[in-house]
Amino acid sequence: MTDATAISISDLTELATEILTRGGFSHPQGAAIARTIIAAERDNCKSHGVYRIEGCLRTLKLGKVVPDAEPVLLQDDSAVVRVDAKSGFANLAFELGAPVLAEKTRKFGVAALVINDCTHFAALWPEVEALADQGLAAMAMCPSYATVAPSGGDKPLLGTNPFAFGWPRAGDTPYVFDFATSVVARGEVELYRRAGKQLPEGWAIDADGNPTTDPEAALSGAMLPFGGHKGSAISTMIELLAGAMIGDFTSDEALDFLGTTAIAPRHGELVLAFDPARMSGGRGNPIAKGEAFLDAIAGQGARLPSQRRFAARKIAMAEGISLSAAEMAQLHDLHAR
Ligand code: NDP
Ligand code: PYC
Repeated sequence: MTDATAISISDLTELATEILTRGGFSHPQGAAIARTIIAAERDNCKSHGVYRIEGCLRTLKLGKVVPDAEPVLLQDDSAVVRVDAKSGFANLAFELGAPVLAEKTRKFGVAALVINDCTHFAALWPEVEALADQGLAAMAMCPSYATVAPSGGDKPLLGTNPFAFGWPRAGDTPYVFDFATSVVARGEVELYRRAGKQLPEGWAIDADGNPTTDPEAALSGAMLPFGGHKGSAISTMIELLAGAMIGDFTSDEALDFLGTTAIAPRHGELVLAFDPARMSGGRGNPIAKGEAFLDAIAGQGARLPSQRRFAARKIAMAEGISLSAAEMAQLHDLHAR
């Protein structure tokens, strides 16, 4: 007997939406959160998949998110579009701002979407992928809450600060990467804790600043940036651009505001988009040149980021999303509450 159940993408999205709306989210908020979570589960990105539903509901119960927030679009004739998420989750705010960002990017060649006052739990690849699918290159970044020690330090100050990039490809799925600027996402450490497994070395330090492989000690100590001082500097850039510059929380302020890392963090987000045709100024075909470059990478036998994800998506679209008995039981439990 197998432990896994296959469930279609649409059925799982509906189930997640129902859980979230029964839990108190408005339908637009719940459905946008569900779309993002189920896209992650579909692509086998477990650290931001169905286990996050419980965290969204916990954030609501603690009164740290507005469950029926109606994000507001603010724009002028500049290349910056702003969405005030009104203290709701970021997903619906992004869906509101993305079409205007794409329009402004085509007009100016480069444009920015600023999202303020949002609660954020999600992977960023859905956002850059949505823009790359429209022929635009894009970068997305946001702070988190202070859980990562800067390189050379020993106390949490930076967030796990994700950074994502998307590049449109000719007749193929886009080139997309999306990762935490810590060695791994905090969600990954949480999955190790739940599975009772030790962490690989080099991921974290304990509360006294000593290296640890114990997930509990890592969660109460500090995670480490990837690549030492390099990851630490990129993470700092994200605090500056997507925190200080856009008038929103840095990760230490987000933690002060929440008082806990047990719920989704509140902060802002910055998405930049570029129109390759306009940026090239007629100096060749950037997409064709990109294709040649990406082919050269793949030609060495290296895999491109997101290939694993797109392969998982293909299987999920054909066979449904495979969930363990424990995951299904948790969903049914949340649905019954
Ligand atoms: P990983 O360290 O697993 O890195 C993920 C990225 O690297 C993916 O694009 C992945 O592609 C690619 N990749 C992994 N292995 C390879 C390889 N061998 N060759 C080429 N590419 C590879 O992820 P993280 O733990 O750092 O982050 C996971 C998620 O957590 C991200 O989606 C991020 O947005 C999210 N996150 C969100 C936060 C928030 O505040 N909202 C905070 C921190 C993280 P593929 O998917 O195909 O494997
Ligand atoms: O996995 O690091 C993480 C994370 C923080 C906030 C949302 N995801």
